Amino acid sequence: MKLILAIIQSADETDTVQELNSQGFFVTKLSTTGGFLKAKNTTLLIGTEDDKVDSVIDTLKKFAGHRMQLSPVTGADMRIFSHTGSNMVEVPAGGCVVFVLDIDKAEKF
Ligand code: 2BA
Repeated sequence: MKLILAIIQSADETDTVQELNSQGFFVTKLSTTGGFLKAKNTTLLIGTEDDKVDSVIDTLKKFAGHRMQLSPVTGADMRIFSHTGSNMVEVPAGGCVVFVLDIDKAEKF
């Protein structure tokens, strides 16, 4: 058995946990804070069988990993982007740090 610790952006928490739950994984969410930037993030605890670790990591990559996503342009930025004819711009989003730990024993009472 393994315990996966995944530190993700809080904005990605809802979709990521929903997807993991729908795949049958049990998840505990902790509200955490990065020690360096002091920004809020979310740490997920996921206990699972060894052969399911890759599946969890794939889901974390897809729902919480680094990616570009469209975001509406607002305020002063509108003037800069108005020539493109779109009020949407691609911005970097997400980011996930994962640790996989060996678990000697897991029980529920
Ligand atoms: P990341 O390396 O992507 O880390 C994002 C968050 O994941 C971290 O937030 C921290 O909460 C957690 N984390 C990452 N590596 C960890 C580890 N080895 N052990 C425990 N938790 C870990 P922050 O600490 O606020 O860091 C935000 C970003 O600032 C980091 O992004 C990294 O790019 C940079 N950073 C962090 N510590 C740094 C340091 N000592 N020197 C230079 N850059 C640092």
